[in-house]
Amino acid sequence: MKTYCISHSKDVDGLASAAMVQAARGGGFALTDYDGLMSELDAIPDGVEDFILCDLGTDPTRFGSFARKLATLSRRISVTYVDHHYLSPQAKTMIRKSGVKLVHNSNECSGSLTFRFFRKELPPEAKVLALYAAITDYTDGSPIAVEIMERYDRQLVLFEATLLSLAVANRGKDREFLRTLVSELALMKNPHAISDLPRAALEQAEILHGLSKLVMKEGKVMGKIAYMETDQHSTGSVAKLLLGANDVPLGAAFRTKGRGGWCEVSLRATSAVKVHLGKAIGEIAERYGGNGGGHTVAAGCSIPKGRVMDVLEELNGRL
Ligand SMILES: [Mn+2]
Repeated sequence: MKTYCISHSKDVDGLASAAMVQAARGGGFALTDYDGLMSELDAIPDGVEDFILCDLGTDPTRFGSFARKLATLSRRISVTYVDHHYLSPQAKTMIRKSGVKLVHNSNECSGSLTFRFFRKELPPEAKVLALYAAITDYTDGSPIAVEIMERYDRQLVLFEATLLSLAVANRGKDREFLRTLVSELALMKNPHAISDLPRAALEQAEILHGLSKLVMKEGKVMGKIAYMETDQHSTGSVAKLLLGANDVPLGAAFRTKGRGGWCEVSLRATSAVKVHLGKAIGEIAERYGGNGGGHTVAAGCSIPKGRVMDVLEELNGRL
């Protein structure tokens, strides 16, 4: 059966999920982000019989067309959707009714769910890939991750996961690097032994130390939000650094995207924030002509550049 996987290109969770599908079933794969998801779904090669989508969700504005695309596909091929982005009970029912195999749990990362789903088809050492995903997606306190971590050397796993995460932040725009990374992980290569990876991670560490000084100078505070514009690909890292540099519960970093006039905003919160960040930003971004979503304390949105401050002001009002 010819397998094809589409997974998230932007973080270790998505890449580790793709690597596990690759290790379990082989076939082809594509890496994309939220913006590219719809067009990638239209570009699934002919002849594929087994399609697996990992770690990519949509916001409510695009959910209808997303669900329809999956439903159309599942009429002719097997479709499995593994994800942990928030889905309402109605959304889950709608997906399941269309014949899609839905593997979903908001408390796990996609890597852990992918590992559990393909467990019997994977070599035993693949479980460490699930752990890298959980650590870098902040879900290593979940039942699946805790159980796996008990059988590993914690420092070694944290080291390898961190190397991966920093290297992905450093070379995230380099699709060839990401594809090679997935193929090497699928062969169960350890991250430190993948060529170019440690160098990219060290370079990123240097960049982050520089950025942590920069956010102190350039970060501004509005109410409970520290915010800053950046040219860094990894806006999530900058949002996190803003939390470290300011005594507020939410960091927001934004970057102008390739296509002019749009901004990508990353949000990171401390546990003091009690609203579900992903849900809140999804609703707000939609009203300002954009879209967004994510998890409880890590989320993001795409919005027209001129509306960034409006969106942050409204979000601040909800904190
Ligand atoms: Mn994820």
